[in-house]
Amino acid sequence: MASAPRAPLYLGLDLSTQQLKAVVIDGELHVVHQSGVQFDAELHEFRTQGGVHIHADRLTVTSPVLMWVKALDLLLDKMKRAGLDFSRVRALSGSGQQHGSVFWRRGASETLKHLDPDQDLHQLLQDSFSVSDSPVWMDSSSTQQCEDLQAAAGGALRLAEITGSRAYERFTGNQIAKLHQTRAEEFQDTERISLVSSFAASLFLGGYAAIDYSDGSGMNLLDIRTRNWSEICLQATAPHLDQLLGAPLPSTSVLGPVSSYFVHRYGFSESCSVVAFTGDNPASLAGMRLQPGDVAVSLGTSDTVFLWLQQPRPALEGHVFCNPVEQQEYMALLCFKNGSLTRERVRNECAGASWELFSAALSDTPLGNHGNIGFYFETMEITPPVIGVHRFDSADCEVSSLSPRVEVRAVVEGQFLSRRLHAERLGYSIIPGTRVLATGGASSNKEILQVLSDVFNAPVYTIDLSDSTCLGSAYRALHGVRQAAKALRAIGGESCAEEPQLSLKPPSVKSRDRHFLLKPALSLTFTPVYLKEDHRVITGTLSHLKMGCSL
Ligand code: 5FX
Repeated sequence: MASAPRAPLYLGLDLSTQQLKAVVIDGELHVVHQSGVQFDAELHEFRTQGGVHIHADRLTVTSPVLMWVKALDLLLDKMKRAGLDFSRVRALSGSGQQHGSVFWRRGASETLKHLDPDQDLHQLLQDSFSVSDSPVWMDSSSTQQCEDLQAAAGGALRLAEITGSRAYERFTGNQIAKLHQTRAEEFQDTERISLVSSFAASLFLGGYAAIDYSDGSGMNLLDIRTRNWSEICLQATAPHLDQLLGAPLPSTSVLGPVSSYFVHRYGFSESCSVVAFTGDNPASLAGMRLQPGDVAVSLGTSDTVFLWLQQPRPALEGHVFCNPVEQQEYMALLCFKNGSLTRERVRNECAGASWELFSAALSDTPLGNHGNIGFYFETMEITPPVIGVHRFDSADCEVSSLSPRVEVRAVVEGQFLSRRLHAERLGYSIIPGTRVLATGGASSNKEILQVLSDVFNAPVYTIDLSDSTCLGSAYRALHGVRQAAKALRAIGGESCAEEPQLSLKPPSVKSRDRHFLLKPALSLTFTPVYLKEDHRVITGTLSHLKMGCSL
């Protein structure tokens, strides 16, 4: 049903790697408007490919910050031309690609306060950045700074315990340290450092927006338990960093009203609230309306797992972030590089390149695969960082091949066991009511989903997540202004938003029997985690797995 002509609207934005998108919803979560600007195609003067510049060293990856500003000019103009009545927008929020950083030049804060509504933002802000090319999440040029930070914090695991992740090159603190060491002049000329998310919020606020706890967790700088900057990490990164970053705030904070620039230029209401912007992955968790105990598994080229965590146990693999919806809770993100491409390779070799035959092999083989299992890390895996293909038979002996049907089940069971294993390592537990939300290409294959349901012993729901980040930002805008009364989940429960579809339930195998069936596989997958020293997990190979598998 269409909303009343003057009913309030909520605007969500997503400043991602390749585009800037907007979704507008009404109070019942109906989408009433969508727009977008593609950087490569619509802002070709910046000569990006996929929204970025890859530098000659192949490690440094940046995006022009003025391209993002100009994209906002274009997007709002498009929305105005499409007839969106900005005066109805009660609140707005947004998300940005995680980890990217924006360096504001001295004096930029004054410029932001006095924006002339007769001019474009990109003209007004052309001299406002001390670094014109912002490092983005694809950058991996700060290895030295990662090593230094881990040494200062007392090791990789200690750093993970403080900040939710061991040191990663793309994480913002390490990028800041590199800039401080290699471009001292630009660093000196910087008055404030924003994440991509808080940078976009600053444009709307007409002043510097706080970094929110959830996106702040992707910096290797925030103590995820005290929710304040970690002194030890700040000290190891750059001088006076607390002043350059400003105090972090809860992700649900209302930061203030929209700046008068937007009131005069686009007709926003003076009372339109800007709710803290956050990272794209936290926003996506909000867009999926994940609940405690839920796990979302995106089955794409690489597989990604999102978790809602109550008691996090940060580890050497995966990332724990503060939860963007419930301030006291957490979320986790795990990336697995060997996803669909590996399943496809096994399909080609063992099922005549046919998904039908692949599915038939899964239907014809039992849960637990009679103790046969495989680990297929064909390219260097992220979680854990190992490479190689290893197959084990029912006696836990490494073998060079398995029969085609057994191999099909071995790859799918091995992958999902590893997803569950690494989720549990970070503190995830399956609870009554747990739902597995599956998305991505392979989520249309019922037999693959059945294995997922068996391994997690929980019903699997399918969900289209293509817009979850932008939609999540719009939900967060609404949540931000209604939070005193209701949590986002409750808002979702009463809304017309599309619900995930129940696809499969686990068959009625008793928990005890399921454990028995999966035990051989579990003993193999759990071994490196529980029996090996952390550094051996990081550098280990699957031969380590085998060493402890008789336990
Ligand atoms: C997460 O840690 C990532 O680096 C990516 O998912 C970026 O957020 C993509 F924008």
